[in-house]
Amino acid sequence: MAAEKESDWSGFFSGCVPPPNADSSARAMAEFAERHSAQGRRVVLVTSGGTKVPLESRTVRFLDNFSSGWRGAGSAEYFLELGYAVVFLHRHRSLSPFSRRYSGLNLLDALKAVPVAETTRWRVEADQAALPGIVPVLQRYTAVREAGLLLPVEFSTLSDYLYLLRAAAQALSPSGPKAMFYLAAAVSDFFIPASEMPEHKIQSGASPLQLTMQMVPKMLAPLVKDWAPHAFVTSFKLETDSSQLVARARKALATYRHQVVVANTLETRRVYVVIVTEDSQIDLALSENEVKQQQEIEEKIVQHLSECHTNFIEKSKSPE
Ligand code: PAZ
Repeated sequence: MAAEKESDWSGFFSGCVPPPNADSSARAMAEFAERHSAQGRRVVLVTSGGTKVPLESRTVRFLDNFSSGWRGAGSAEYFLELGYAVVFLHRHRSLSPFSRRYSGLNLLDALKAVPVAETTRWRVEADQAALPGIVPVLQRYTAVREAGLLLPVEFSTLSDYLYLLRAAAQALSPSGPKAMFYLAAAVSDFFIPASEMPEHKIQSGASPLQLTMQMVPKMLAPLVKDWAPHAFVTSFKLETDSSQLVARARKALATYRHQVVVANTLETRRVYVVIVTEDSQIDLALSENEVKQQQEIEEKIVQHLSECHTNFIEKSKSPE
């Protein structure tokens, strides 16, 4: 069974083209994790956003999903607040830490060009009222950037994501139990292998389009078993039927034997999640008051998981 799983994912990688940033990102992630581990810092990989699944090799059309990257981007900020160094593996054009709050704005509406007196130069002024909370956000962002605590790495397609996830796991693995994986990206379960994909744009004809897609091998299996076997791994499970939520989270834990599943439903994901471990189940929710005060469920999730991570690190020090 284990050998079968391994051939699933190694077969997947041999059938696809590495993303253009594969080598440079692998080097950057390894250097980042090594530097921060050497300084005694915990390192977390946050994955974020949806994946694009091409239907043609010269891709005109693709399948996508709803994920905005809000959870991943917000969580990255809270991990930084708690002293983690963060590798932020995110979908191209999904939300980013700090700037996520302003993603719906037209930046040009918040800026004004003002002539500098007695010169031919101009300076740019920002209208703070159009950018709520911008000063503290900018201060935190600048401090994080100057300390080199955040490494953004971009993916676009499903296969790019899987390549970079494997490279990230290999980069963080030497950090042992101090490494955390926080897998919040919404990754497609289905794909068309390169060998079965039409090269050119699918033509419209008289008959409806029929697609046959293969199952994507579950990368959680090699991640937990081979790529980063001593790390603390949290996966996410999204369902639309809340009656199945916890049972499916438990099934994932039993199958992959990692540490935590954060279970959420599509409609309530901004205010309610269930944190499921082998021997516990904890509800985290925002009260109406907390929602009014614009508190975020990601803060509670990250706080809770960092405590679980502390216990995990302590336990890994003591002999069985
Ligand atoms: O990106 P977002 O904030 O819109 O949504 C977050 C989420 C629902 C994608 C995430 O919480 C999650 O559940 N990810 C795993 C999805 C899955 O079951 O594959």
